[in-house]
Amino acid sequence: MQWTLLGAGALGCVIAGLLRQQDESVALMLSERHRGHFHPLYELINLNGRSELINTQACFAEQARAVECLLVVTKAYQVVPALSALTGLSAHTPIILLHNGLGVAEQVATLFPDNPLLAGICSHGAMKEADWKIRHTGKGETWLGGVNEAGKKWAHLVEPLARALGHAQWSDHIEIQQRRKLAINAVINPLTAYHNIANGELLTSRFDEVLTQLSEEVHQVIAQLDGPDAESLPAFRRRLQQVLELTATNYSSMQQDVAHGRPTENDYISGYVVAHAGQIPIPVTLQLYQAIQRLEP
Ligand code: KPL
Repeated sequence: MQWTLLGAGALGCVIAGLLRQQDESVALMLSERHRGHFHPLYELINLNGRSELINTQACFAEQARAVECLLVVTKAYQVVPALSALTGLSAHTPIILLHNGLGVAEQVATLFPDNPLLAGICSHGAMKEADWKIRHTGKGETWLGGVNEAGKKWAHLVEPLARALGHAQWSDHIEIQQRRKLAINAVINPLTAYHNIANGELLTSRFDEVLTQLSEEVHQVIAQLDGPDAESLPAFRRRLQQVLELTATNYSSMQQDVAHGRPTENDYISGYVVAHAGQIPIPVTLQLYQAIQRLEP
């Protein structure tokens, strides 16, 4: 089976590279701006610092009919426009959504009601150093789960992914895993983007107060959605601390987006918390949400 990755950003290129290193067949579905000048090779700097040229097959929207398995690795706000162009996609092709944040799968399910739909989270670190030069900055976990009944029949996809990515597991409650990742992103991403700092800076004492407040707000909203499956506040704070330590030298995806003048996933991360807060007061989340909106192009 060939994997087709929709989205050739930093994370997409890392996933494609790791799959190719296991001899998996990989195609990159590219946007119009790459037509004519796409070079099928790109440079991947592995975790050990060694560079490798990765060879994938390039394809475009009109070749959608031939896609066997579609991994969507675009930014959250690009998912629906990018998928809408794939009018020829077969109803048998599984669609796997791996973007940050939440709120997109419902729209994809409406656009492609018959396709097996899966969602997942992937916490590998990736950074674009130049055009077609990507650095793998950190190993992470990958979790997949079915969004619709047809999607739940594709659990076997985690096997080749686990071989390539080092870890991949199936979850029967992927929405809980997604909300847990979103909770981490809703704390780290807007703070690092607003202050233009690496993740590890948040471990310094000047951020103690805002981290305490923000993590409490985000935890309350996510716990309300998770119900009896909610993690405790101390467990969430321990997880946050671990992610900050593990990714201390990394720049969050939102910091990178703001620094490069690109749109951000603010609406799908902090915006999701704002939209689901109900009666819970979230002054810090709201302030950061609005501050990032002002920084967007
Ligand atoms: O997922 C991330 C992101 O940058 O989007 C974190 C976990 C914050 C790592 O940088």
